[in-house]
Amino acid sequence: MNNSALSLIQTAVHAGVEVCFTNPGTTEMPIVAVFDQVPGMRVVLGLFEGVCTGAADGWARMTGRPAATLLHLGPGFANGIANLHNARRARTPVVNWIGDHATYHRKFDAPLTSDIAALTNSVGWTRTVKSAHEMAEASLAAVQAALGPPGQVASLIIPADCQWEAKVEPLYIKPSPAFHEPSNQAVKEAARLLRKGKAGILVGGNALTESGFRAAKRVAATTDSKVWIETFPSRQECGRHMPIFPTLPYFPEQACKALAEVKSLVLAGAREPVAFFAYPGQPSKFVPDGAALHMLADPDEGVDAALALEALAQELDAPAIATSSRTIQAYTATNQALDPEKLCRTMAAFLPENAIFMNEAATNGFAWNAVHSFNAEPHTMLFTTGGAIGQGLPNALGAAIACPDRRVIAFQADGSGLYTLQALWSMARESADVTIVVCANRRYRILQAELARAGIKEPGPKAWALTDLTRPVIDWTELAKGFGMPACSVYTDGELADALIRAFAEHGPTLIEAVLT
Ligand SMILES: Cc1ncc(C[n+]2csc(CCOP(=O)(O)OP(=O)(O)O)c2C)c(N)n1
Repeated sequence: MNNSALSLIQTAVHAGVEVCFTNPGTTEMPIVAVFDQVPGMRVVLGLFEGVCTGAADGWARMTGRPAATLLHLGPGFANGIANLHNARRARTPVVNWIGDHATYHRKFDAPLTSDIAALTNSVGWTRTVKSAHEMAEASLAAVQAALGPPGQVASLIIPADCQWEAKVEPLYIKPSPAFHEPSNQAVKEAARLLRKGKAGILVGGNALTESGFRAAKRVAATTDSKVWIETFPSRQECGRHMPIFPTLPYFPEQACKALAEVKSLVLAGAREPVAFFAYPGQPSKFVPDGAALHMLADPDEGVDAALALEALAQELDAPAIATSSRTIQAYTATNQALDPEKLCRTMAAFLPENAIFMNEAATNGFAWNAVHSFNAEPHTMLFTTGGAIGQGLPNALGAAIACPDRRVIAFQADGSGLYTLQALWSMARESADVTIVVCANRRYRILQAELARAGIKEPGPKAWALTDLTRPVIDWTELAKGFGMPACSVYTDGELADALIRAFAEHGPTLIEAVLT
C-alpha cells in the first residue's frame, strides 16, 4: 500500500508521535492497513474511545510529546471527549485522527454522518483534510498545533478518500515542545509584590518540577511568603526529597480561609484560583477583594513557570537552601480495617522509587496530596485535571506505555474507575506494569458530602440511591480477571501491604481491591 494514509503516519512518526491508541471503523481502514508498514508506530487497541483519549493524554503527560488517537467519525470521537476535556485543561498535547465519510459520500447523509468539527472544536484545534495531497502537511500541522506551547488537543478530520488516494511524500520534520521564557518585567513585578509582604505564590502547571519547587522555596523563605500548589495539577513531581507545600483546598470556604490574609498572590504556571462549583452564598473567587493578582508565568501562554520561579529567586537574591530528604518511617501495620488514612499511609510506605502515581482516588486521595506523598519515595503524580472522572485507568495505561521502566500505580476511586473500565483489558494485552489499587468505598462519597453541604441531613431514598454503589456490590476481582489480569481483595492495612509487595515483585498488571469501611 502506498497511499496518503502512509504519509500521514510517516510524517507523524518523524514528528515524534510513537503510539496510536485506537478504536477504528470502516472510515479509518486505509490508516489501519498501513500501520504495519511503519515500524516506529506502536498501536494499542482500546475497547472504548475514552480509554484511547485518556491513554494518549497519559502518554503525553509523561513524554511531553503527543500520542495519537484514531477514532471513528463523530460518535467515536464523542465517546472520547471527556478525557480530551481533561487533556485540554491539563494543556496536554494530543493528536486525534478522525475518519469521516469520503468527500463525495457525505451529501448522502449516511447513518454515521454528523458534524464532527462541532465536537472537535469544543476541545481544541481542528482541521478538516480536503484532499490527499495535503495529508503530510496536515499531519505535521496537527503535531505542531498540539505541541503549542501551550500544549493542546489537535484534531484532524480525514475523509476516507483522502486516506486511500495517491501518496504524497512524507515530511521529515521534528518540532520541539519549547516553552517561552518568562518576561523580565513579570519577574520584577512579582519581586516587588513579594517584598511588600503578606504575599502568596500559587504554583501549578509546569512549575511543579523539582527545580520549580526548590525555587519557590527559596523565594518563599526570602520574602516570608506562603506557597500553595494548585488543586488539580496535571503532573507533579512528589516525594520525600521535595519541599512540603500545601495544596490549595478544594472547598471554597477552606480555600478562602487559606488565602484570607494575602495582600497579593503571584501566579506561577497557575490561573487565578476559583471555586470548582458555585454554591449559594459562597464566593466564586478565592482571593480577597482588593488583593493584587500577578501573573508571573501564564500557563495559557506556554511560559516555563519553573524557569520563571528560578529567575524570581535570582531577582530577589534568594540564597540557595540545602536540600535534604526526609527519612521514611518504618512501617507497622495496624491490621485494622482500611480507611482513607490507613490506605494512603500504606501506599506511601511501599511505593517503589521513581513510580508514576495516577491519583484518581477522589476523597480517598486527599490525604495523599496533603501528607503522604511527601513521605514516599520520589515519584511523579498525575491527576484528573479537568474534573471529568474516568481519566485514571486510561492515563495509567498511557503512562506505562510511555515509561516501560517505571512502575505505574493507578490509585483509583471505584466510582470513577467504572467509567473507563475497559482500560484493564488493554493493560493486560500490553503487559503494562500497572498496579491498580481500587478504593472500594462502594459509594459516590463526594456526592454524599455534597448532599450534606447542601443542608440535606437525611436524603430521601431516591437521592441516596443515586450515590450508593451497593445493590449489587461490584465484584472487582471478577471484573479484573474477566479482563485478563490477576486480582485480589484486601480489607486491612496489613493485607494491603502484603498485596503491594507481591504486585511490585511481578511484571504486568495486577488489581488490588482495597475494601473500605
Ligand atoms: C464525567 C463525569 N461524570 C460525572 C461526574 C460527577 N461526579 C463527580 S465525583 C462523582 C463520583 C465519585 O465517586 P468515586 O469515584 O467513587 O469517589 P468517592 O467520591 O467515593 O471518593 C461523580 C459522579 C464527573 N465529575 N465527571
